[in-house]
Formats: sequence, C-alpha cells, structure tokens
Amino acid sequence: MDVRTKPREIGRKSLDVEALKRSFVEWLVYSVGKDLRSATRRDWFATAALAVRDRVVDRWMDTTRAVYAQDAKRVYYLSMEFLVGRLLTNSLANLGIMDACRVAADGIGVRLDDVIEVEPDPALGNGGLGRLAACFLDSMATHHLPGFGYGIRYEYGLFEQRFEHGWQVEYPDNWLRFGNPWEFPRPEVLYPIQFYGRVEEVRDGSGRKSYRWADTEKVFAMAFDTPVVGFGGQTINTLRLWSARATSDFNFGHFNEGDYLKAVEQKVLSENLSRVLYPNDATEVGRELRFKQEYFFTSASIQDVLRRYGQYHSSFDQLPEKAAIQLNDTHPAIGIAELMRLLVDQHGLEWEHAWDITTRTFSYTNHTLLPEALEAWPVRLVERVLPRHMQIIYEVNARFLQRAKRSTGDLARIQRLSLIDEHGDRRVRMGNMAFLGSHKVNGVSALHTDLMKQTVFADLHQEFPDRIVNKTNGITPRRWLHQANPPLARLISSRIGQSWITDLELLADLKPKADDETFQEEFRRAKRQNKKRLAAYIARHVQVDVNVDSLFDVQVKRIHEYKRQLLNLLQTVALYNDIRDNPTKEWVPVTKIFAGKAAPSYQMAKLIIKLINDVATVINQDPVVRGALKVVMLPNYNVTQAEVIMPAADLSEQISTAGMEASGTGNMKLALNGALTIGTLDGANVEIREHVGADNIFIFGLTADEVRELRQGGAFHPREVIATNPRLKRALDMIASGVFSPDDPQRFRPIVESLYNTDHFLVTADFEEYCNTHAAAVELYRDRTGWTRRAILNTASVGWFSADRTVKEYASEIWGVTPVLPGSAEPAEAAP
Ligand code: B1N
Repeated sequence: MDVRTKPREIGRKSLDVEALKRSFVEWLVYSVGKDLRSATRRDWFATAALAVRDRVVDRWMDTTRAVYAQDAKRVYYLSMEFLVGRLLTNSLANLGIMDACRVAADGIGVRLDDVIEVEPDPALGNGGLGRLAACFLDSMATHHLPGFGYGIRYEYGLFEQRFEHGWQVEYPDNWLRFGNPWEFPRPEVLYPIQFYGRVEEVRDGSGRKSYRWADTEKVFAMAFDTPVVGFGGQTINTLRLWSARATSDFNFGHFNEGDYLKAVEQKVLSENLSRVLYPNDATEVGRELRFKQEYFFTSASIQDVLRRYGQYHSSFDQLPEKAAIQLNDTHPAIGIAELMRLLVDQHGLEWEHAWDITTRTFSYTNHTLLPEALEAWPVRLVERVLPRHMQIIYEVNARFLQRAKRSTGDLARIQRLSLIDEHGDRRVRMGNMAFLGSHKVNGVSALHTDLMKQTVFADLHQEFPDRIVNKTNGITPRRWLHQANPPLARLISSRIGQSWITDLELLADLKPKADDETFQEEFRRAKRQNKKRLAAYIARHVQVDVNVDSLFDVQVKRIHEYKRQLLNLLQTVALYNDIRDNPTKEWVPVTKIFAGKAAPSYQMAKLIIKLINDVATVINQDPVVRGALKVVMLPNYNVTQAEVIMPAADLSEQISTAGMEASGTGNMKLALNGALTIGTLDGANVEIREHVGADNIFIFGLTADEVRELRQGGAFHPREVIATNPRLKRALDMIASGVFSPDDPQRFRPIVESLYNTDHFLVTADFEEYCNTHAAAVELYRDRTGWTRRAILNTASVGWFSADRTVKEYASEIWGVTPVLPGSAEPAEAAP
C-alpha cells in the first residue's frame, strides 16, 4: 500500500482540566472496569496513565508522519538496556500538564502523588549504561531528532535488592505483573530470528557462489512500542522493545507425535530469550543465552530498519544516508555481521559494496576498558549458534589482516589487530569487530577516550587514526532537575526563566548570584526541603533517624571494587574512631549515605554490602557518636530512588581508582543538584573540575598515569602502606577482629586480606589523601556562606553536561541527522 494515501486522523485530546477529568472517569469505568468507589490506587494509576497516553498518541503520530513525509535520516540506538524510570511523572512534566492533572485528580477525590507512587520503575538496565540510553532518548525527542531506541522487553528486569541480616538477597522483578499501560503491543510486527543449523554453499548457473543458512531453529521477535515524550510534547519518538515468541512451526515434530506437553515446553524454552536481564554491570559472564539475547534483539532491529528503509528505496546504496545505527557498547556488535549477511546472502550485494554500506551505517560507543568487561565470545560458541556469522567474521578478518600486513611485518601487532584472540580457547573480540565495522568509535569522557587510544584500541587507532572521537556523557535536565528537584527548579526559573530546561548552559546566568545573600538563603531552603524528603524516605525504609542539618555525604552507584565503596567505608570507620577518641569536640555532623546493588555472583561486592550494613549498625547504635555520625545503606537503588537522593546530597563521592571509571553520570546529576564533589581525576570528574573550577571541587589521589606507573613498577606494597598509617591500620584491625561482626569475627577476613596482599584498586594508597581532603570538605561545611556559594557555582557551571549537548554532538559529528520539526507533515501512514 502506498503509505501516503491513508487519511490523517484528526481530533486531539484536550489538555485542560475538565477534559482530563472526563477522561479519567471514562477510562476508569470502561477500560479498567471499576467505579469511583471501588477503584484502588493501582486502578487509578492505570487510569491516569491511559488518559495521559491518549494525549501522547496524537502527537506521536504527528512525529511519525513528519519523519516519513520528509524521508529524513533516522538514528537507531541499539542497546541491551534502557533504564527509563517511571513514566507518569515524566509524561506529565514533559507535556506540561502536571498541575492540570493534579487539579483534575483532586476534583474526583484522588491524590495524584499517591497514584504516582504505585507505578513500577521499569528496571531494564543495570546502571550508567542503561540510564545513559534513556537520557539520550529524552534529549533526542526534546530536540526533534528522529531517534528510535531498540532493545529487549525483559519480562524480569534487574532483581529487587533486599537486605536480610545485612546481606543482599535478590528477588525477581516482576514489573509486568499488573500490566504496562505505556506499551503498545504490535503483534503484526514480527521477525523470524534464526539460531544453530548449518551453512550450505550454493552455485548459480554462472558458477557464482552463495551461502544458505539451513536447518535453523526459529524464534519470533515481536515488537512493543513505548512513546518517548520530548519536553514540550511536540516530538514523540519511539522505544521499540522486542519480546520472544515461539514460532508455530517450532514444535511441529512433537505435535505430530502427539506429545503436546513437550511441544508446550519447547515454546516456553524458546521464549526464555527475553525472560530476564543479566545483572552484571561491567563484567561479562559468557553465557550462551546472553549471546542469543544479543543476536535476537539486534537481528530484529536491523530487519526492522531495512524494512522501513525498503518502503521508500529500491537499492541499498542510500542506506547510510537514511539510517545511522549506534551500537551501545559491543552488546549489539553482532549486528555488523548480521547486516553483511542480509545484504550479501539475502539481497545479493557484492562483499565490498556491502562492507562499504555497513561501515558507513554503524558507529560504536565503548563504555569500559575493564578487561573483564570486554566481550570475547568463544569461536566454538559463535560457530554453533550463528555459523554463517562466524564465516562472515572470518572473512572480514582475513581481508583486514591482509591489508594490515601490507604496512607491517610485525606478527605480534597483527595478532593484536585480529578479530580472533588466539590465546587459549579462541575467541571473537567483539570490541575489534565493532571498531572495524564502524565509521566512528567513541569514548564517553575525554580521559576515557585518551585511554582507549593508548590501551585497548592502540593498534586499531594507529590503523584508523580518525576513527576514535570523544563524546563526553550527559544527563537529561528534565528528569534530573526539572522533575526530581521542584524546589530548586522553581528557584532557578524565578531568576532566569524556564529556557534552561532545554538549554542547560543558561544556568551560567546564575553565577553572579552565587554571593547574593537572598539567593543563597533560598538555595539552602530548597536543599533543606530535599533533605527532609530524603530523611523521611530513610526513616520509612531503614528506620534510621537522620539529622537534616548534618552533611549528607552520598555514594550511590553499583557496588564494585573499582568504585571503592571500601575507601569511603574505611574513612567512615576512621572518623568513628576519631569521634570516640574525642567525643566532646564540636564535630560537624555527617550522614554517610550509600546505595547500590551488587551483581549476584560477585561475592566480594556482596561482602562489602554486608560490611556497610554491619558498620552502620554499630555506629548508629553507639551513644558516644550519636548526632555526629550516622551511616545509612538504602536497599534497592533504582532510578526512582535516585530521584530522591540526588537533590538532597551535599557531598558527592566519585572516588574510583583513576583510569577505571569510563565516565560516570551520577557525578553530573549530583553536581547539577548542588552537591560538591569529592573525587579522583577519573572519567568525567576531570571535565567537571574544568567546568566548576578547582576551588569548587575536592580532588585527591593518584592520577591515571600514576596508577599505571605504580602498578607496573611493582613497588607498591599495601602492607607497608598500612604499617605507616595508624588510622588505617586501626580501622582494618577492627574489621578483621570482628568489632563489626561479633557474631562471626572472621566474616570480613577476605576484604582485609585482599587489601593487605594485593589491593588491586589502590584503596590503601589513596587513603590518607582521601581522609585529609574529606576532612577539609567537612570543615568547609561549617562555613555556610562559603559552602552555599560553591554549591550554587556547581549548579551554575555544569550545564555543559546536559545530554542535549552530547546528543547534538553525536547528531552532527557521527550520525549526520538533523531535527525534523513536527507539524510539517503530509498525510502519511502513522505506524512507526
Ligand atoms: O557506562 C556508563 C559510564 O558512565 C560508566 O563509567 C561505565 O562504567 C558504564 C556490560 C556495562 N560500562 N560498561 C557497562 C554494563 C552492562 C554490561 O552488561 C557493561 N556499563 C558501563 C555510561 O557511559
């Protein structure tokens, strides 16, 4: 069908209060099937979401029509993870109908805030990488860039974390239990995904060789679409998530044999593909199901991209002018082999032609240099699961190495360039694959990008010196300031207007107010309001009573040794000792707030959680320190919780071993909300210092270069460092002797021993400087004016870390896409 002949649907739903009220009642009665008296909060959530969704849909179709009508170039952001957070508040805020909706709800006796609180937080990601993808979607929609997110509709998201006797225990995250009002199932958008089988060589009449992938097992990928509301509600993009569905022919054999139950079992097994998110942040566990998940969503997405392109084009020559595919880390990197397979095997393109189209279409973002996180799939696995792709990878490699050999005779270098790691069991280096198949490869902070060039990608960088570029991460100011921090957002708008919401560098206009007494006073009042909200949250969730006037010292992120929660905790224990030694001194009251999940198989990280909880128990119960120090570990850190924590923080802990945190984005959220950073020169901290100024950030510790030298030089002996630092030694002795674990004094031996013996993350090396810097920060907190001035300058100086800036850089320097303004469409088909 000609997509341009469909009539355009008109009739937009009104945004005013009366219309909203009518919508609520109608949805409640006719769709949720309840009356006003019997409706539960969950019913009201479904009702509100559906009524708001109506307002989104008209505009969504306008966007789709406009992009179709212009045949504009689109960005496809392929990511295993999208940590979008709750969508009701986000939709209301971005549509600008928060107040109207509150009034409408009030009018029928419903408190909107109660309704908001029952929405599950879709945890379809682990941490920074998944949240970055969500921030980018928000920025693309807000700035009218035609951007699609493609990922997996996991039936179970990241596990729910609870503490039982201080230990992390994981519970399944059954987020779809009560349905998901935001998604549109698209049962007609269905693609076959193949696995296993074998490859046949076929020759046509002229003797030309081609390949057929035969005897495969098939699964269908079915689309679920969620609208992505840009700020102002003008552009609404699409997040398309794939769910696995058994094919009907899958179990034909069993049906014929009359084994009905076996057939059903097969169906369940094949649908496991989209069952659960792997809970590892920056560590890969090479599981076959994970590899199949990666191929599953990547293949479906690329088939969808080609289908959409094919509606308007009869040859593939223009694909790179119409589609940019961004690989969010190597997880979708198999897409490079998949596009080659589709172009060469299914559409008959010549290899060189297909390769040219492929490399001009793909680009790749690297998010980590940690060796344990670099994906390298065993050749034997790839060969078995995707035999044709393995052949394609070999062919890409052969051609590339042939070229490389012309310029070097250095065999070791050739081995390093190869897509195949020949050490031990042979593996496919997905990073090298992603690099070769892309026209641009980017790091996520300036330092990280430099380190990419010096380490993991040094050889490839020499071969392709223009390919690596930097795109420092950013965060969306809509969710992380406008939505999460209404008191500060209102204060800012009262002084500089509202344009900062979509143009965050305008916050610089606040700089002259940093010394303005009234502004300072109001800034403090906003912070205090947020701290009260967090204190209430803490009281509700962990029953600890914290002092709102204490310094809120926050470290919230995944638990990982490189992030060094242990460094923070050792300093906490040392401070505890200082206070006990000198209880009558006028200590600045400090509340240490931790939150974060450990990968379920990461024993050391789980032991660190237990230690934080055990230290918290002892300190919080000790009458000697009461008031001067409290320690809180909040369970189940997620986007919703982050929205409560970020606005309330005074001090932001960004203390990873230099060179190990690719960027960090929590650092940006906290600084934007007026926290001062204490941190190492790692990831984006380096650039945060450049923007806020060295006087407004607390930097300490070894630099990335010093870390490398210290490790290489072999002259680092943690045992000796500990021996020369009595405060550190005392803290470690206490942990080792069971002061915090009287029921099991040996419990924390593994932690203490690893610090004494190897201390790979250089906790002991940085301890003293960290303590001194921390003490200086706490001292400064006494100076209310000095602290507030610095806090204001942080907020005012980090506008550059908006995801809007990041996405615009990608758009112009990597993707080659430009905004499509809505409302300029010819009538066309509305389905994305
Ligand atoms: O990506 C974030 C960065 O800000 C962080 O510094 C970085 O640690 C994070 C495998 C990862 N890197 N790698 C991952 C996540 C899941 C997985 O299965 C790796 N996450 C990061 C955004 O750039």
